[in-house]
Amino acid sequence: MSSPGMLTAVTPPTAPIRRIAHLDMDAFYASVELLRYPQLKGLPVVIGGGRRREDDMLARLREAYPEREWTGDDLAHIPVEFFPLLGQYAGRGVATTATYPARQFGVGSAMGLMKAARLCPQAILLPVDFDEVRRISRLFKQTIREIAPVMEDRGVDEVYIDFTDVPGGQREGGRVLARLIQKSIFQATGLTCSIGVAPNKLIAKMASEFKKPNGISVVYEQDLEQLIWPLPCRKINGVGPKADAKLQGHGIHTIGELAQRERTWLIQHYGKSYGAWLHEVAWGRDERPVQTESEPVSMSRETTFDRDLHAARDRAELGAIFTRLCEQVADDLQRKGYVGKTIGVKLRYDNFQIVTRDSTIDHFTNEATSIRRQAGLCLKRVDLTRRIRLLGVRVGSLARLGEVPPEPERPPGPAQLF
Ligand code: TTP
Ligand code: MG
Ligand code: MG
Repeated sequence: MSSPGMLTAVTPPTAPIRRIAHLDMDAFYASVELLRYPQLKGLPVVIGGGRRREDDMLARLREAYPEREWTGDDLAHIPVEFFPLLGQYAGRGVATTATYPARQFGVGSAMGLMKAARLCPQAILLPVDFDEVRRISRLFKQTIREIAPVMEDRGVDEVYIDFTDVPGGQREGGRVLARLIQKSIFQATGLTCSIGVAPNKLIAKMASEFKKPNGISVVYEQDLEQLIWPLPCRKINGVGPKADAKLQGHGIHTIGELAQRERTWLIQHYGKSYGAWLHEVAWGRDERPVQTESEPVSMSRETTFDRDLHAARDRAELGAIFTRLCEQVADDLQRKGYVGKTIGVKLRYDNFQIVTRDSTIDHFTNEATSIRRQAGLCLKRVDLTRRIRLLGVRVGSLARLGEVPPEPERPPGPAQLF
């Protein structure tokens, strides 16, 4: 029999409950630029309009003040007035992201820069530095793994983490561990992130958005009705614009409304597997494990042209772009240590219609020339009489280099003997 004193002294051991976190960096590409230009903190900054070469701002400084020698140490002291403004932009680029001050003007990811310029002409426009983005991406993930090893890489700026058995992962529903991770990432990179901790990936992914930027949200199973059901269905990772439009057509706008539909009705209208899945997610159920090794399925590169191009009239230009895309994909594959055997192309015509073609070859490759040859054959299978707005090259059916048998050497047959 326990005395009242014992109750306060000893906490009975409880089995850990499943706690899954989703972590997403705040305004990632833009935040990476602010590390280099801290004088822009707090200002509207939009990222887009191309890739950085060396340092564009240094080049501008050297041009304006050739009498002085400018180095990388000067970047943090470049006056704010010196930065290019979004209002001066003309072209077809899109915003890849924007700082939170810029978002207050309605600017966001995937918005045309011309439109963004109308909303917030005073924003500073900067290109993305992919090398730096990748470096910081590796750094923040490494920081997490050192604290919580069961981490699933979900792209450049986000991961899932299994908190269940990590010290601190159960305290305050995971908030204690989330705080430690936020602090460690800030120390390692100077950047902030937002974390949702929940019973599973599905809810964690939604929760990481609740308190952006630099926030932590803790959601328990019993919060489903209050925190999840009021959200629009589009917030479910896996409900895209098409599915959402169809749900809207059925008068289903929120996750709560989705949950009220019979499972059989959902299966009738959305198919056996998607319908059943919709029912499960509306009730907050998701058993997917956090997978530590997530292998890429494919790698691709694409580019939107400054003006629409025509296969015959712009042959040279198009050919050069095409070759460059193949070289970039080959470079990505080689750098990351992959080979692939399905090679494909993607085109968007001037009316925004997208077509893709691919073919699978009998051996794995990561060579630009063989990718170029196969992609060229795919290109022959699409309509090239129309104007093209975007071109892309993809290599799929990937395997890790070294995990596939080397290409067999063909024994010299009779034909080669003579
Ligand atoms: P997100 O995590 O979607 O956005 P974000 O980190 O910029 O902002 P948030 O604070 O809301 O998380 O995407 C991560 C990066 O991926 C983003 O900084 C830029 C890039 N990106 C694109 O290039 N194109 C896109 O359409 C989106 C959505 C993101
Ligand atoms: Mg982000
Ligand atoms: Mg993200």
